[in-house]
Amino acid sequence: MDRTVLLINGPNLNLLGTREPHIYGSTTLSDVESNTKSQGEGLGITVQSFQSNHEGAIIDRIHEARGNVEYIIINPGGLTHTSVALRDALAGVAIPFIEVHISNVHAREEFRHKSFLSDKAVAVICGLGVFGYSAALQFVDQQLKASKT
Ligand code: CA2
Repeated sequence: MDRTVLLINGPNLNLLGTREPHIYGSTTLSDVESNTKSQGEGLGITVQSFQSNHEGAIIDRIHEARGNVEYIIINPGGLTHTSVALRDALAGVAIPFIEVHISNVHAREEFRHKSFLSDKAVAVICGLGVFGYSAALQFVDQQLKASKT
């Protein structure tokens, strides 16, 4: 568990880098996952990654993380704006988490302005492109160090 972070990407993020590059850029999900893992290695953090298009599978993975993961970095995709169940899962395991969005959801359609997770998150990053994942991990590193001093 020590210095283990779970990176979760929700529905449709498996398409990253293949469609809508004007919104989401051209980096693939596999690049994001391997870059985050390498960044983690440099910081002495083990990064586990998980992507699913299925709400229940994401909830199951969050439950499995209990007692095994110190922090979650999650881009919940469209579930951000719809899922009470995902909110309940994150609150239920009580693992601190950062919510990441590649695009600036506040500059997009009104329905993307509402998140069911943000008030439970330690922080929310949006609009930094895929750099948001890296910024999140850097912040987590700082938090984990601070919690152990
Ligand atoms: O900006 C983000 O990261 C989002 O979480 C992405 C979600 C969207 O529903 C949120 O409002 C904001 C959509 C993920 C879909 O990802 C795609 C990536 C490439 C091509 C098509 C979809």
